Amino acid sequence: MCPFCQRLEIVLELKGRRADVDFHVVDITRPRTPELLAKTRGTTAMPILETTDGTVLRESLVLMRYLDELFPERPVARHDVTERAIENLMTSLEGPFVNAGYRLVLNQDLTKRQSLTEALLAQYAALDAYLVQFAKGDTFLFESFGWAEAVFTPMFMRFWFLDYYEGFTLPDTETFARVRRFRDACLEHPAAQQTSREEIVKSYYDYAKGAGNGALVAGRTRSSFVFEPHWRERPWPPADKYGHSASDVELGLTRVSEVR
Ligand SMILES: N[C@@H](CCC(=O)N[C@@H](CS)C(=O)NCC(=O)O)C(=O)O
Repeated sequence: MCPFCQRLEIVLELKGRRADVDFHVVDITRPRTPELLAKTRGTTAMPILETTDGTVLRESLVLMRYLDELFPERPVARHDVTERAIENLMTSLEGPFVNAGYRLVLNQDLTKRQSLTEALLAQYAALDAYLVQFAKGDTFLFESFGWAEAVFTPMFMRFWFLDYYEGFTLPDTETFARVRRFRDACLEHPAAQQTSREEIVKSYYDYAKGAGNGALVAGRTRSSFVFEPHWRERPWPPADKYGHSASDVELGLTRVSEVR
């Protein structure tokens, strides 16, 4: 579910190495176990990666590079130094892009909705301009799905929560034509199908209500990120984030029989 972890899954998938790394899922709605905190020395953000010699590493972009170099056959990063600089420069746009999208989903103030939407559109426009200037391929940055695509695809997927809860769409204009082509091809790529729109929309309901990272929304007893009940068994949440606050029962997080 975590977009930063999905980056690593995509890199491994592209390399045909997904089975060579053990993934341990962490429930972010519960306190981390003492064993995990001992490994991370108290930090809680995921992903972390423990190497075979016990070194504990973190930060998704660092871990992507580590895995790409650990399994050097079928490299994901470009070999040519200029091309690698071009993909690194595009990667440097991910921070502001991610922040703009998360600020919008977390926003609870209707008067700020428009300016936050415009700020996100400015980020999409920057990506568009970047692709127009540097892309060698007609769809992806280079001829095929690679490093930059593995960085951005999990975020394009998370932003399904903006379509659903904010009615956000990319305007059908020339300003966004190139980034739209890039995004749509990224979303469809077979190496990036670890999650779905339904899982994201249901799991991130609490972000739409202003509570990030497994925190509880006021009046609720369970986070939308809980593992049980499974997201497939839960109804689609109400899309009206500004007008309505759904209860645990309405979200299918607590069965009525458990409330009694
Ligand atoms: N810059 C970090 C961001 C990692 C991050 O924010 N992870 C989130 C999950 S999407 C997390 O673990 N949040 C829970 C926490 O920080 O305790 C990276 O790229 O790896």
